[in-house]
Amino acid sequence: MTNYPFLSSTDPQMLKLIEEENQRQRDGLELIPSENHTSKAVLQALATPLSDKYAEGYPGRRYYAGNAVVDKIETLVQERAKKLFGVPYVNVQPYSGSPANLAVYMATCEPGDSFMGLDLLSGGHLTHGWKMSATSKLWTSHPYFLTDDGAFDFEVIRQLALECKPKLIWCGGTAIPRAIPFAEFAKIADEVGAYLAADISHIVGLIAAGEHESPAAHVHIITTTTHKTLRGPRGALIMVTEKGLAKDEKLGQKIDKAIIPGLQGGPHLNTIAGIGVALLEAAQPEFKTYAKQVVQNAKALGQALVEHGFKLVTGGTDNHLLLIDLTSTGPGRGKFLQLALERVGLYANMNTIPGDSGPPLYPSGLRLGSPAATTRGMGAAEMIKIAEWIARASQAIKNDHLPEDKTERSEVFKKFAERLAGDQNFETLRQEVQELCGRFPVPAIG
Ligand code: DSN
Repeated sequence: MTNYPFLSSTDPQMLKLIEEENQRQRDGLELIPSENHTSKAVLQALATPLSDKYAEGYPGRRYYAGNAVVDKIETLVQERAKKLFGVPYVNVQPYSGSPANLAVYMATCEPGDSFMGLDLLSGGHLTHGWKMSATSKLWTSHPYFLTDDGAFDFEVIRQLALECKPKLIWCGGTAIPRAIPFAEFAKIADEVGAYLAADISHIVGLIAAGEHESPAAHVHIITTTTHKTLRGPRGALIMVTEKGLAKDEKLGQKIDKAIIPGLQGGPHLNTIAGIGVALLEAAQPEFKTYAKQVVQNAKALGQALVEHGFKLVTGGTDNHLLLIDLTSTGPGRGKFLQLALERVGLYANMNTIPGDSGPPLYPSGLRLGSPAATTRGMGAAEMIKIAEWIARASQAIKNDHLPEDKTERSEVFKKFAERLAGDQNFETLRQEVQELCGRFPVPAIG
C-alpha cells in the first residue's frame, strides 16, 4: 500500500525511486549537520497548487494577476519571521542560501568592492568569497581564517579589515562547532564602517529557540537557509535588523530589488508557504525542547567520540555540529570514514578542518551533527551507540591509506567501496544501525 496513489498510477518508475529513497532515510541515520527531517505539515504545504502560480514582485505590487491570496500568504510568512527573529524587515523569496547571500552583495557593494568572509577551508561557505565562487569573481574577497585549533583571532581579523577596508563582512559558516561571537565582529565592522552580515544557516533553529545568541542586536543583515536546524523546506530568508535600517534606511528595499529583478524571477510560493509552517512550528514550546536536545545530543556524541579516542576540533561543541580531526591517522581519512559509515547507513560528510594538511578533495575531517537524529526522537543513549559504531567502522579501516600518486586514488576508493560491500562485519554493523533506526521513525514517512 503506497502513500502516493496518484504517482503509483501515473509514474510508477518515479514512485519506485521515491520509495527507495524513503526506505534509505528510514533504515539509516542522517548525521550531516545541515540536514534534517521536515514535518508532515511542511511537506503538505509543499505539495500544493501554490507551486503553479507566478507572483513576480512583492505583496501588493505584483506583475501578474491572481495574486490576492498569495499576497496574504507571503505577508503572513514575513510577519512570522519578523516576530520569531525580532527583526523589522524580511525577504522570504530567496530560492536558497546562495542566491540570498548574492543578494546581500548586490544590496551593499558595487562590483569589485572588497569584502571579508571566513575561508571555505576554515569552515566558511562558497558564497563567503571562495575563489571559485561568483562572489570572488564579481567582488574582491579577503578571506580570514580560523586558527589551527578552531578559534577566531580577532586581532588578525581586525588588522585585515583595517587594511582592506571592506564594504561587507560575513560572520557564520558551515563547520564552526563553537558559538559565534557576533559582538566581536560588530566592533570590527563598526570601526571600519562595513556592513556586517551573519549567515546563520546552520544555527538558525538554535537561535529561534534561544539556544544560541541572536545576532539581531549586532549585525545589519541576517541570512539563513530554512531547511537545516529550522526544519523547513529548502529555501532562505534575508533579514535586515534595526541596526541595519539605522545604517541605511533603504537597505530593505535594496535587498528586495536585488532578489527581483536582480537575481530571481517568480518566487516559489509553495516553498514560502512551507517556510511559514516551519516558522510557526519553530515558535512552539516543543521546538525549544527540540533545540535544547539537539545541543545536548551533539555534546553527548562528542563526549562519547572523545572517549573512543577521537580528536575533535576545539575539543567539543556548543551547538549541533562536531568536526572530527583525523589528521593523526594520515591524509584523506575523512573520505575513507565517510564511505565506511555510508556502507552501514550512517551519513556524515568529509570536511576540511582548520589548517588542514590534506588535499582539499581528500580532507582530514569528518563533519557530524545531531539535528536529524534528534528530530527522530533520539537521545544521549543513542548518541553513545552511534559513537561506538563510528569507532568500530574507523577501527576496521585503519590500514587503508591515501596513495601519494594521484592517479591511483580513484581506483583505491573504488576497491575500498567494493571490499566494504562484501564485508560481513560491515553488514552486521548495517543491520544494527537499521534495527535502531526502525525504533525511531522519520516523522513524515514513518
Ligand atoms: N551545503 C551546506 C552545508 O552542508 O553546510 C552549506 O550550504
